[in-house]
Amino acid sequence: MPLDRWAIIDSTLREGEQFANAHFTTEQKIQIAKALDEFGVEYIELTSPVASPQSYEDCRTIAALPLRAKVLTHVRCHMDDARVAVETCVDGIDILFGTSSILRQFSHGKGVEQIIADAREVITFIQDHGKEVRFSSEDSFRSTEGDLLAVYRAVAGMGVNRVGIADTVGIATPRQCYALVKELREHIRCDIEFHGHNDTGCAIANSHAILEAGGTHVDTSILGIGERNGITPLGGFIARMYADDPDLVKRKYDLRRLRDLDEMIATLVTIEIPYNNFVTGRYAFHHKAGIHTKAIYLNPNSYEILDPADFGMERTIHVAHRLTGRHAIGKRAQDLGLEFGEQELKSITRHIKTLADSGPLSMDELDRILRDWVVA
Ligand code: HCA
Ligand code: CU
Repeated sequence: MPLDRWAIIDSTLREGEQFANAHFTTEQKIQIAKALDEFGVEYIELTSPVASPQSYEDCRTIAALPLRAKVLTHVRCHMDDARVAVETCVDGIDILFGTSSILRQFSHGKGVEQIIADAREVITFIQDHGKEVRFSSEDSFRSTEGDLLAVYRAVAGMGVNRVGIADTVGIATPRQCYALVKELREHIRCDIEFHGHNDTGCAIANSHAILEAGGTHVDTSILGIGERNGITPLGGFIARMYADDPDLVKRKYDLRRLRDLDEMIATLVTIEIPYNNFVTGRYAFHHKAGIHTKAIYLNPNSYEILDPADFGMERTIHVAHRLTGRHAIGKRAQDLGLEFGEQELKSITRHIKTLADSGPLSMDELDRILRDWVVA
């Protein structure tokens, strides 16, 4: 089935604020919102306006910006919160309720009937104010399926725009995500959103599985920042979707801005972009082994499913090491304007491998060896 009807709800300005080092000023929030909008995300989710006085002001400020993206805020399923949220003039409100037995026992103590009754009041209120509304159940994967279905069916019947599945603790597997959405699709027709934490590294795969099963919206944050080790990272999710359908993803988003987004957030929350980060990590397009580099020179597609140029990134090919091959050395020689015969190239490569066995070589050293070989 082609995956062509899906949208991103970026939560850097909500979930991302829950990241250890995040403390965004109003100006920084505006900068982030504009950058996400230019990249092309369909929705931007903001911290609850009841969180603090400044959060309230910032919600109003960002809701008033001339953005293409719709602006959402995120509140508890509670009338007090909903009243404040509609005042901020956002386009839509994401409401959240805990349906898991753990949350019902240790957090709010309410039964399913009560959850549905509370939801009805809040949803109707938000709809009466002409806003989009999403109902999500916190810790969905530790809720009993019967309870979850009963709540989702009820809120879908109330005409919510989306129901949200939240893997709050990062426990779900792709197979579970797929099965849950397939089951939901038997009962409800509204859009289905997924919010997945990354505690076991499944957030991107889970997001993808949700879409494969008929889900429509995925929550992301730049570099994945959020509670604990965060949620589905925007760049990694983009990479996943690009691998399925590059043209679609290129049409939807301005991929060359991804690097700036990642760098902006890394600076604002004082972290380094991880070396192995999707797309923008220092070594995301680095090739080393001789067999790989030979094929990459002939056709980059042989070891690259993402074209670095589409993301404004550059491939790097590492030739000065013991895993190198004569094609890589030959290519380097060619770049330096040097010509070697087949046999000569084999001898040079053998020499370089032996040298590299006693420690890493720099590119300068490699170039010097190649030049000296001509003279010798
Ligand atoms: C939390 C809330 C949330 C909400 C997700 C959602 C989660 O911080 O506990 O509204 O879909 O992970 O459950 O971020
Ligand atoms: Cu979360």
